[in-house]
Amino acid sequence: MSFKQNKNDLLKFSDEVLEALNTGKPVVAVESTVISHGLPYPENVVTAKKIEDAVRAGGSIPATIGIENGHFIIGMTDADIDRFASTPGIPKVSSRDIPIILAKSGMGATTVASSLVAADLANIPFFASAGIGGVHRGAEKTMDISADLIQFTRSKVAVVCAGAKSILDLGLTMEYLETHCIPVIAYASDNFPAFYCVSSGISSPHRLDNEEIIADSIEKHWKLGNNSSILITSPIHAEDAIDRDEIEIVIKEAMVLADKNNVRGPAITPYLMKAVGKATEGRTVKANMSVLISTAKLAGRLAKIHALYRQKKPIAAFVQA
Ligand code: PSU
Ligand code: MN
Repeated sequence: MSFKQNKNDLLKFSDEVLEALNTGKPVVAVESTVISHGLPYPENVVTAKKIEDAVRAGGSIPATIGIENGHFIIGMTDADIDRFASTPGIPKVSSRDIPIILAKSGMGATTVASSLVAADLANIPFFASAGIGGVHRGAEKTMDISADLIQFTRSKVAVVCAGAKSILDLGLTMEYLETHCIPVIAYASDNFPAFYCVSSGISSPHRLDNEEIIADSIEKHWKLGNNSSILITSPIHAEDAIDRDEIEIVIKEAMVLADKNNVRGPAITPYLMKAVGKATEGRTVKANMSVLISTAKLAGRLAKIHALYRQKKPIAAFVQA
């Protein structure tokens, strides 16, 4: 089936992504909340393009996702990235918000969760995220659990990330993933990473160093009938990482501030990330940029290996590429 006659009029593909999907080239989806809410202008434009370059360096085609004019954009042009980076007031759109923003024909910056909805509809099997959302600290009282986790149970996408955001309760996040049967693979490492930090201190249920076995695990997960995601983690480069004890102090202070200012719901993640950025004089922002790029590059490589695996090409032909 050609994507030109795609069943879904909610998707609008860039020419490059459409061509890639129609010819079996590997594609990696990425989110746009980090562009519209995560970083200031114009660093967000520069970073969004570096993320795309990193996916390409890994051997795949990037598809940055957003919402505009009643459809998902599947693959932003440079002009799209510029608009999403510089237009004030673009809402952060998670899964629950999608139908309304589509119906209103508004712009929307997609989170991990809503980007996965789009990626799955578009048949894009890979997604890169620096750090997924998860169970928030204090969730036993607030019940604040990111829709990213729930969406993993519904979208058939392989998610490459540096673990979950450090501001979260990573122990509870892992428990949630286990309960909901979401496989977690640490690529060439032992522990579940913590976004700004190399390790959360929690060991990962599985370590795989062989990229073809990762591709095979992804395919087997879906062959088993799971219409859900599978996570592949890789930590931030050690030289860009922040010490766990140091970041803990800063996060706790930011949480006190958030509580004092009555920050709730979707606003909490961007608020805390900005607050820790300020408290570390931009070091967490730099770490965030680094990990956005490293995870995009790895996703590009794993998506390429996965695409070749699907075509059953000999391993030697693609491991070196
Ligand atoms: N990066 C930021 N700010 C954000 C996010 C990323 O600097 O708000 C988004 C991501 O898109 C992620 C989402 O999917 O936060 C999770 O937010 P919540 O806990 O509200 O579900
Ligand atoms: Mn929430």
